[in-house]
Amino acid sequence: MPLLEGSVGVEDLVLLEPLVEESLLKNLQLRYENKEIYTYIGNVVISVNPYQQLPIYGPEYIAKYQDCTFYELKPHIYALANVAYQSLRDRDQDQCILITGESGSGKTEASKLVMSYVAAVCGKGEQVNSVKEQLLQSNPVLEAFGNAKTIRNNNSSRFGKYMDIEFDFKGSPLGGVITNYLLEKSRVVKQLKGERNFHIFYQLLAGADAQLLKALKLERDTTGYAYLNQETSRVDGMDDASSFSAVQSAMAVIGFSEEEIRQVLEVTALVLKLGNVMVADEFQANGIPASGICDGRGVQEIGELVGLSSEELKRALCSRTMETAKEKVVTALNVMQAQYARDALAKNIYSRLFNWIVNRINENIKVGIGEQKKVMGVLDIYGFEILEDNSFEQFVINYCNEKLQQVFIEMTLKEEQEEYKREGIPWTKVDYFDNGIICNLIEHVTYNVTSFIDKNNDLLFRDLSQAMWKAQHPLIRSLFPEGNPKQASLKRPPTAGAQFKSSVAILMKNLYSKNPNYIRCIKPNEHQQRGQFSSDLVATQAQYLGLLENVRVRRAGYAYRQGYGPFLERYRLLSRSTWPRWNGGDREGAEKVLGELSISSGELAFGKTKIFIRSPRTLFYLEEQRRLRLQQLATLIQKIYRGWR
Ligand code: AOV
Ligand code: MG
Repeated sequence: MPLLEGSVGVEDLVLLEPLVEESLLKNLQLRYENKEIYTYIGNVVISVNPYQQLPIYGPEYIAKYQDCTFYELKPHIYALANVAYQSLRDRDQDQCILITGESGSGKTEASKLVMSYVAAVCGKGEQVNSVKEQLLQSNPVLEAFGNAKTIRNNNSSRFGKYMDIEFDFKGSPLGGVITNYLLEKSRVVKQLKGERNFHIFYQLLAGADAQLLKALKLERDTTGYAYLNQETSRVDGMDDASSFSAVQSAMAVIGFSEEEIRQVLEVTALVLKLGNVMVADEFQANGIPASGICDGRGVQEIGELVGLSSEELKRALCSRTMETAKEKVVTALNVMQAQYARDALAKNIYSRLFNWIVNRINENIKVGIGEQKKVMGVLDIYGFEILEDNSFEQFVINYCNEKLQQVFIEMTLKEEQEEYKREGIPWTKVDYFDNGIICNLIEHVTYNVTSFIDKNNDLLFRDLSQAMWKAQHPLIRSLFPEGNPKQASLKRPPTAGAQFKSSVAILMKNLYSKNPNYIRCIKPNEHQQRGQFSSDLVATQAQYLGLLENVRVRRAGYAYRQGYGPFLERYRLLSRSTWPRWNGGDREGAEKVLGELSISSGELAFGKTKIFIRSPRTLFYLEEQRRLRLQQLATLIQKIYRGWR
């Protein structure tokens, strides 16, 4: 338990002296420079993105953390995952792992570390292993379709994800449920400079063999596609071709049939090809300008790909039918409107495809109803971001982050309070936390509202959904059920914003019902570079994550606490009654040890299962006593040894 100040700073910020922002940043920096990327605030793990592979993961490390209690080894996500899993299995408590931090800070990597840890330690056997494989393989599939290179992160999640992993009473995994939140679908048709479209497009073009490309009517070269940003098509260190085969085999492991995989790729190809459909002026007989389709071949190929007449498609893209009670009026769209319709269709197809994939995964990993289950939820959302031009997407992302921060504050205070109650120790109210910082951040950002209302309304002309529903392609058809004229309901669907808000509300309720475990991710620099630590950048994050307040809450009553067993194990050499042998109970032993030291009684509280120590100074004192005693013992042993020679 090397908790104390040394060459790598304190492992738990609760022990920080003095407790000010400067020392907190220094401490994180010192640790980061020593490749110690994890630091605790009590049971919260702070993780600073190393931007390099550190040799601290894998089976050997998993085995180490599996056998230890939380504070015994160096801070690690594995330690947190271990506590969460053990409380789920042994104490029957549903858990959630909440991972927060801004874009590029390491949330998605952290969520995968949690999942791989849990998969490694829970249950054995052929069937269990196949469930584990399915759960783990959902990651590469969702990342291919839902992640993209942004300026901030080469593998940025452009959707929010909450995954419940469900276990039986013995702690073996049964399956799970994935909930996804609002994909940033505007990316399908347009990307900022230096960014890419979703990975899958590049993976498909790079990885498909010649035969598949031909069947999908695609060209390998990315430069031919209007929906792909031309300056940025490759990402350093990313192998799109090999990812493509990884995605295909992951889909197979999850349980997608060959036919389904093929259909998914056909729809992906369709979206790419749609971007190349050129719309240009044509004139109606009466001289009124109307849009026409220039690229007749493209439309025809799309038609062939999904079994749709190209006339039908052209009509849907270039005109709009208005229905009134009495009659149907068909109006021609101008070029701008037709381009808008085309892009709206592409975005809709892609985001519906994404939802369909999530649903299909869920069908494969779902657990039968009626089975008794314990649940561990892992939340990995898109991180807080402020761009030069902030639109609906940023608003949604930041709203979600703010809500989570609220959950964090409320639950942290509640958890402190409850622990004191459980342990029978009086609680004094603290209200250190202040959500003002993040709220301010959100309020001061200006959001560009031009496309805001449009994106929020998210309407697709009925002509388009009806055309899609007429396609022979079973997947495309199933994505547009409202295109069925028999289902003609003209009721307006709720706006995207309203839907998102209510799904976040459901999520929050779900989180409140579980025991929370927090990973707070920090991005050390803006350049995705290893070894660089920008204090200013980290300071801002520390502020809106409320790290200092978190430490203060933790220290408000008692800074340090530990179960009697591990405490006695560490300090029993300080008392002649408990060393070298002690036959009594852990609590009595701890009382003996502490009773013989000069510690004022206000510094200590004896809970039901844990000892509480008020100030870090007292812990430093204990550690110092232990160090002296160890020295003494070493000298003694040397003496004996010399005597023997
Ligand atoms: P995010 O999920 O927080 O961003 P990621 O988890 O995708 O961030 O991390 C970004 C990149 O940082 C990864 O692709 C890795 O290259 C690197 N990285 C993160 N954590 C580690 C680690 N523990 N070890 C090594 N490299 C790491 V976003 O989804 O953009 O909000 O929207
Ligand atoms: Mg992510």
